[in-house]
Amino acid sequence: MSESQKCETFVFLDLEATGLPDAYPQIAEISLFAIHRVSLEHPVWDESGDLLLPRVLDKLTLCMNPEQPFTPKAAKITGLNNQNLTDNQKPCFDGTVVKILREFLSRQVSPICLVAHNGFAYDFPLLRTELQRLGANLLEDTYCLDTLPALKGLDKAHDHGTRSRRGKSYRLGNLYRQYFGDDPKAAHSAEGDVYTLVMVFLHRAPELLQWAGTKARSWDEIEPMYSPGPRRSSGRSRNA
Ligand code: DCM
Ligand code: MG
Repeated sequence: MSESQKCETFVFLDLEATGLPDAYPQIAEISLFAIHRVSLEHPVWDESGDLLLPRVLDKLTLCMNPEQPFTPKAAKITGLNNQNLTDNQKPCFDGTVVKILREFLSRQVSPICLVAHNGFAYDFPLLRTELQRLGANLLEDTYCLDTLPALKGLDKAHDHGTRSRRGKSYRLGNLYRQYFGDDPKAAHSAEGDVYTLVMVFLHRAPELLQWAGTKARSWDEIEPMYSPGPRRSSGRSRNA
């Protein structure tokens, strides 16, 4: 995208799901924090010097019961499983979720840029798959930014190839530890991970906003993670 079309709202996003891409995952939880660029351009610190989450933001977090089982690893790290989602009577990723997502996004000033860590490899393609399963899409004029390659690219540019970045981990939790000297809270809950993502972004906001101005991709370029099969009416076996 060009600077002249710069994004007005950044919607930070994280998904929890039934597994990694090779397990044809389905979404079990989604969280979005919509933040206007003015709050990212003007971060606020408290009197002890701690960076604060922007005061003005819109949040949406939804849990849903996938129609396939979680891998043991996904169930362990997320704390979600078909039993607790069934006990809490959560429907799957359905037309209501799509409607809520679209309404939430349409409330934000466009253009919108979705932001996710490792988003190009995981969150964006998986969301695309779930939407495609329902014949749905997001709003026009939506862009995407993946903070994982963005931060790698920014560090590489700073180093000018002189300093070794070997061994540096770009996992979200490790970036948070590196920037804030503390463990991230509520890792592998969608809302916890979005909080961590927003704080990591804010720590590098001027550079990341500039990066987004030239490197954000159109949502239309995002390919689905896999081709979805039709929605099952019952049962939870693999759907792909
Ligand atoms: N995931 C997984 N195994 C891992 C890491 C992640 O199955 N070792 C899956 C389940 C998570 C999803 O990826 O819900 C998103 O990861 P994260 O919690 O890091 O956002
Ligand atoms: Mg997560």
